[in-house]
This record gives sequence, C-alpha cells and structure tokens, in this order.
Amino acid sequence: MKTLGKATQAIHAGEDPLARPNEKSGTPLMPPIYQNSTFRFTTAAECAEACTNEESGYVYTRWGNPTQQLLEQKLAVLESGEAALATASGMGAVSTALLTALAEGGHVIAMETLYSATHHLLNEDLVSLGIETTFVDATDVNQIERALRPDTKVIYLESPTNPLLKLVDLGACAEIAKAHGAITIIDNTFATPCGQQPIALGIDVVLHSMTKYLSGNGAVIAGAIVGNKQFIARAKTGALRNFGAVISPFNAWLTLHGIATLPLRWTQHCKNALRIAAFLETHPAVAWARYPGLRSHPQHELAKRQMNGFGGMITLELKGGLSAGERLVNRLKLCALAVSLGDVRTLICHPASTTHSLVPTEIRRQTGITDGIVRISVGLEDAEDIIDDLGQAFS
Ligand code: LCS
Repeated sequence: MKTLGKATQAIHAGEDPLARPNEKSGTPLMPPIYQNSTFRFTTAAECAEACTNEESGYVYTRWGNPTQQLLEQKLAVLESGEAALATASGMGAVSTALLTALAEGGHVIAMETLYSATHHLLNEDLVSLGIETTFVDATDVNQIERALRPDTKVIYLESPTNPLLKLVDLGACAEIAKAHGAITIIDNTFATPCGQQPIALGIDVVLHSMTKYLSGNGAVIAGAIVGNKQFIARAKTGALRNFGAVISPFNAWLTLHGIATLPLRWTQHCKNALRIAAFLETHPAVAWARYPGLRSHPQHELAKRQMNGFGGMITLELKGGLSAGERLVNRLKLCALAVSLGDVRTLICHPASTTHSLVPTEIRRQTGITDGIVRISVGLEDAEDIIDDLGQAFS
C-alpha cells in the first residue's frame, strides 16, 4: 500500500477507527484519555500473568497505558521507525536513550554544540558512570572518524544544532557508525519528522523534545524516542521503566492534539522564518543572521538535500553585542522573551545566559555560542507583524 502523506499520518496514524466503548455505540472521534495509574484484574493468576508477560496487556501506567501507546504508534509512523516510546520530557528521552545504548558502558562521540542539558549530561553526569565523551565539530564528518575508538558505542548528533543551527551530514555519519558497529542517535527536535527523516538516511535512533514543535502549544513537557523494535523494547523495560521518565496520560493526550496540526504548522513556521531571516540578514543593526534556508548559511546545499523546509529557528548576532541584544529583547512587544521553542508564539532568548548557561563559558566561546547571540523561534503570527515588532525594537 502507498505510504500515507505526513498530514494524513499526523491525524490518523496509530488511531483505531473501530475502537468502540461497546457494540452499540459509535467510536469517539478524538481518542479518549486513560487517566489512570493502575489496572484492575479479576483473578490472582490473571494479574500475575500480566505482571510477568510483556505481551499480556496493561498493568500499571509506568509500564504502559493505552493513551501513551497510541501516541507511540503515531510517532513511529511519523519518523518511519519500527517502534517508539513517549517520555516525560525531552531530557527523559535523551537520558533514557543514552542509558539504553550505553548499558554496558562505552565511549561516545558527540557534536560539540548541543542543547546545554544534553552537553551537561554527557560532559558531567554520565562521566560518573564511567561513560566518556569526545566532543567534535561533526559538520566535518572526518572529525568523527578520527575520534573513533575500539569502545565507541554511540555517535550523538543534533541537526540543526541548538542554538547555532549547524547541520550534520546524517547519511555520511550513519555510514561511518555502521562500519564501526556504533549506534547513531540524533535529536531531531529542531527539524521535526516533517522537516527531516533521519531513519531513512540510516540513523538508528531519533529523539525529540515534544515540548517544542510536536505539541506546539506550549502546554506540555514531553519527549520521544524512535528506533528499531529491539532498542525500544530494551529502553521500555529497562531505563524508562526503572529510571521512571514516563509521560503522563494527560500530556500524551495533549501531545496527540498538537501532532495533528504539525505538518500544517511546520509549513507556516518555515515560510515565516524564511521571510524574517531575509529581513534580519540585511538589517543594519545585525552583524550576521544564520538560517539554513538562507544562501549565506555555510551548509545551505546540505540543508536543501537533507531537509524538507528549513524550520522556524533563526540565530543572529547584533553589531552592538550583548548590550544591544538586551535592549532589543527589552523593547519587543509581540515577540515573547522566553526560553523554549517551536511554539505558535514567537519566542526570543539570549542563549549564553539562559538555554546554554549550563555549558562552561570557555566551551561556549570556543564553539561559537558567544555572549552577543540572540535566538528567535519564529511563531505563526503574521510575518509582517513579527517584522514590525523587531523593526520597532531595533530602532
Ligand atoms: N533537545 C533539544 C534540542 C532541546 O532544545 C531541548 C530543550 C531538549 C532536548 C530538552 O527538552 P525538554 O526536556 O525541555 O522537553 N530546549 C530548550 C531550549 O532551547 N530552551 O528551553 C528548553
């Protein structure tokens, strides 16, 4: 059968149109929420069987719940993976995936600029578990090859990266990893399944902070892991269940609402961001603006080849540096000064003092996360209104 389009998948995948409360009733059009922590059994034998046999059904929501599962089925289809897990947060997805891939220890090669909590996890928290990470500039895949060690188990990527919007050639990385027997993991939060299909390019595991574009409404903290059945089963019965970063049924249900409109929102985020990036690039107050859809982006050709749309994130540096950035955000009226991204509202923040403050200053400077940069998550307002707000704040 022909693969359904993303907009159709986002609405229908994973949903059972025939699941009726009883034989005479119709089907709830929006899947109902199972907001319960535990499940009741009639006999001791039934309960014991359910607790010991993974296939036998729901027992306890930390182990699985129909609302979580529906979301997971949808995520697997959207990311073209075999299976998926929903988690309590993006960091729940990052830590669960890393703890699963590195259960027996090992070495990690990671992109040098990552979301700061992920950098901290690799650079500090996992070190105490004996896991060592080498950070490289993975925009040059030769640097990954040179960093390989016999015990390298994981190559960890973001593309586009937070906050510098650097891209990584995912197909080339996957080839290097496969030849070495390492697992590739990518955080696909900035691209979404609409903007990039890493598994089709050979990547093994895809992560999301669903707090961002997937839910899109600024109402939940949630994450996702997509991969093959074995990896997802190990994560589900191991790190997820026992470290406990499980999504609540309510947040899973809210995320399902969000995903239904993701393809439509993605198209509009991309359209708005391209217009605003073009405005910023030529504005006299701006030293440089980086957006994968601009010809001036050093990896624009890779973006065209690897992505479907260039996303809603723009990073820029003002000629007046940090103080000009502070004046800009203080004067904005429509755009909100807030961390997070992928919201329907335009959000603007100063990475060095907020989202990336966990990265040591020296590493921030070395990797280009300078004190003067500002990050914009372009929302779904009318592009002219966002441009007017930025224009009045510049002046
Ligand atoms: N991965 C990426 C690429 C992120 O940007 C974030 C959060 C996470 C993972 C963690 O997701 P969470 O646990 O918060 O759902 N990024 C944020 C940011 O740039 N501003 O505020 C949060």
